[in-house]
Amino acid sequence: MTIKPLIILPDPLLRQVSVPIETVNAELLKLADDMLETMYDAPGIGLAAIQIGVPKRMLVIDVSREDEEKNPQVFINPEIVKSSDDLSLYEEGCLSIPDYYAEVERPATIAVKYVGRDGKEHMVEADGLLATCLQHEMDHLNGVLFIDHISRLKREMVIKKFTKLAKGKAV
Ligand code: GNR
Ligand code: NI
Repeated sequence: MTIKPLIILPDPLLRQVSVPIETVNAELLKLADDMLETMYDAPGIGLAAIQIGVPKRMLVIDVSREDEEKNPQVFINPEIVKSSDDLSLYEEGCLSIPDYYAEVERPATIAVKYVGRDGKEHMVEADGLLATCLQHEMDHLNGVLFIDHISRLKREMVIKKFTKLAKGKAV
């Protein structure tokens, strides 16, 4: 397994729409393992393949608490098939936007259809942190970032700050 460098805002790769995965083979599972290792190292609770520069529709998640056993989960070609009308508010962060946090409102409960690392189709109903994290990661597959769900003023300030940082300027 390998820890890969993270793609950081304003890298245009983060705006790319990732492509569906045709086959679950050894190469793809190696990518999943690299994603998990990169996520645990960061540390984070989720990671989309595009965050290490690979525009494929795969994400990994582990929302287990520190006092629990690790629970690495791999979602290939995930699709939301049902969302609740009731929303939940959560303070989100993103490994591609380091040290910036903001509250985002999303459906509280979702049903997600996906292909697992076994190559078979699965369905999961998620709520709480898993629902929030799944929606955050699935946004990445469509080139959407959590800052797209906050006010335009805040978003533009964040993008400006990270653009300056990328140019090596102090902020
Ligand atoms: O590590 C992460 N924490 C987090 C917290 C609240 C809502 C979403 C997340 S996902 C984030 C890792 C990440 O950037 N995934 O794309
Ligand atoms: Ni993210």
